[in-house]
Amino acid sequence: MDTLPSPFSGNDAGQLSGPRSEPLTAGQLRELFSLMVAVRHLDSSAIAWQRQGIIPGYAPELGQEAAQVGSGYAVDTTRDFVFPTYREMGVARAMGVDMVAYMSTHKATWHGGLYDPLQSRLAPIQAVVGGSVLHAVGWAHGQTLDQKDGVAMTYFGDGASSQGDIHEAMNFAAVMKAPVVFFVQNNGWAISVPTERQVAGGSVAARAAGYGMPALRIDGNDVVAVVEATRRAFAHARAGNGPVLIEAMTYRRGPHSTSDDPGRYRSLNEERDDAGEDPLERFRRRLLADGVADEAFFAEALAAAKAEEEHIRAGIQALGSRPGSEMFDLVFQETTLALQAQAANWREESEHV
Ligand SMILES: Cc1ncc(C[n+]2csc(CCOP(=O)(O)OP(=O)(O)O)c2C)c(N)n1
Ligand SMILES: [Mg+2]
Repeated sequence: MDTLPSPFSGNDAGQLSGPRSEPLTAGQLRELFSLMVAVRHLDSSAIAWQRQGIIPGYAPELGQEAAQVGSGYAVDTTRDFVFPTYREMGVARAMGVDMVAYMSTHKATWHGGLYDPLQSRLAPIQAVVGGSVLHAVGWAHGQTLDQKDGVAMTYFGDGASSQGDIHEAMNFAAVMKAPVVFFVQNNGWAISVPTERQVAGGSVAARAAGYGMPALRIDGNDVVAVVEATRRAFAHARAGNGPVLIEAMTYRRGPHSTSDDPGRYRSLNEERDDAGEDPLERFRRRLLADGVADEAFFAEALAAAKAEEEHIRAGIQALGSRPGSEMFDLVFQETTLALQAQAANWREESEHV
């Protein structure tokens, strides 16, 4: 196989059909910045909520705001469908999902959280590594069978790319020409395992060639590049040309989750050297240099992010807990004897009835 000519290019990018999309307007650039600030603020607050016992756990996305907001921003929520992992809060926010309902997922008191996947076009968050990819391909093939023009976008990580499911999904999608955008966030880590010990050959994008699918390897810390690449990929898939893979190169600046301690597998010096430039700070400087936004705008964006976080926290705290018996209600459409027995045991042990 040919080596990729530069770190940020595609193996077959020339095969992507369609013209490049319109450049983003100044208003859209400011909107992207506001979204990234809101996500950054909510993300760091969610870690504090976990420490305060408001939510039991959370998977932060510090450093991945450009990849998430940029890709989520490119989704057409009137017809597309997104299949996230456990780390896509920024995608949800950019898609306009109700964030009290979304963050309630991390409170873990009700099946998959309170947002409506059909209405928001965002599937429930998926903790099974690689699981969302299979669902996306199935949904996308359904669009072909129904002669509809929706595109599925599925997220997965560098670590997930070594799961068999991913390869079966990519092969199936390419054979069936399913309209799927495989959006990989290569954030350098699969919990404690660095990409170089996980991804043979060093590039997830390079694998697409084996399935005859175009791939774009992009700077995932450049929000504008992410929007443009995702729009191109959507246009290609929507036009009936089959799936596209995007590998967005980024860096997980924080822990894997609120129960992880990165100090056990990487040093602060390594973090600083490998993380590169902060995507938010980088975008801020670009907007300033281009005269698209000024300090007053940045201050407003931060104030709005803080107000939004307070609203979401209050909403989460107001939810209270749910009756534990509900955990048996939605497992199957028709209950089974085994499940009834488990529910009876649970009632006896937990509620003493
Ligand atoms: C099928 C499966 N295997 C293992 C795990 C445990 N696990 C959770 S996250 C993770 C690493 C995933 O890394 P990556 O795909 O790079 O995504 P990231 O967490 O970096 O966003 C693993 C192994 C799991 N949840 N599901
Ligand atoms: Mg990873």
